[in-house]
Amino acid sequence: MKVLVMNGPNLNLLGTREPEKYGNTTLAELAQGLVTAFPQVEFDFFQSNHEGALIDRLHAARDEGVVGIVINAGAYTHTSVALRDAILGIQIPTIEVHISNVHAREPFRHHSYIAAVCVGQICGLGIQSYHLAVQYFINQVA
Ligand code: CA2
Repeated sequence: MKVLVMNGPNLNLLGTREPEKYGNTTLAELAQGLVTAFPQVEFDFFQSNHEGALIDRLHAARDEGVVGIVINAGAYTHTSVALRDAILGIQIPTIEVHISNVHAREPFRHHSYIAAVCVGQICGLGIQSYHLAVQYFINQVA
């Protein structure tokens, strides 16, 4: 089964700054942790700081047999109607994840434009948020 893991703006900095908010794990280590934890999954990882590039990657997933998408859209979560439209348009089950608990942070992080078009939202569990999202897709396929 193919799962696409997408990360949005600034998440390439993971593990290098603000460890109190986002932990010490780098994005590469996060990806390796998923590959190790779920050997039965064929992963594709994508990170971009550009909204349009994220949308293009979502569109491309339609022709790739992807069964599920795990997306941390970063700050675009709170701003992007275009990302929401793309997730709705591709008709691939998508889970929104966040490392931090966005609901315990500034009010502008409490609203997600993508939550309503996702299967669900997992936040505040550090990088475990990603693992739990992948486990959900495995359970769905089994
Ligand atoms: O908690 C999350 O996963 C967020 O998606 C992270 C975003 C933030 O805008 C969302 O509200 C919640 C920010 C990502 C910034 O990542 C950095 C990582 C390390 C150092 C600096 C930024």
